[in-house]
Amino acid sequence: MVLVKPDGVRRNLVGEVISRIERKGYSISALKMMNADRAMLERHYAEHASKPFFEPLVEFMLSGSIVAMIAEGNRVIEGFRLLAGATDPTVAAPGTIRGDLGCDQGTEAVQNIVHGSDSVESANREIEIFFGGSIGSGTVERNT
Ligand code: D4T
Repeated sequence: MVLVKPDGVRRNLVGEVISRIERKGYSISALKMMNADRAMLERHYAEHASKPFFEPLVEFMLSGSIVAMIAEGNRVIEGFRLLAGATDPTVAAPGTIRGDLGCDQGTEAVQNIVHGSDSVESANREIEIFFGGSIGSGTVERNT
């Protein structure tokens, strides 16, 4: 499960992120623009609940629309995390999404354009949070 975070959406990088995923050879099998709510984000970032950056991180993720997508392909979790680059965009390698397109904004929460699940278990948990039962339901939501 991949998220384009609010900084990526604000900067019109949704297409760039999708393009890099597809050019690598992975397929997008679900895609949704949405505004996350606090409950979803607290579940998503539960492992970081005790960290000092947790609240700023949740606030950042609430600051605008996000795009959630499911990317598929052999070893896609490993592959996407390499495409994304290191968490800190300052040191993320050039050639990666965060290394090419991100830099330190001086904010409490790191703004690093994308999130990618780090395991199959995390991906399944996150798909449930961000898509629930809505995959393939045919509903259309417009975010303004
Ligand atoms: P995600 O989960 O967004 O793909 O990021 P990573 O896997 O690369 O990094 P992570 O789980 O360690 O962190 C989750 C999320 O928290 C933000 N963050 C992280 C932050 O604001 N300050 C910090 O010091 C750290 C470590 C960025 C990503």
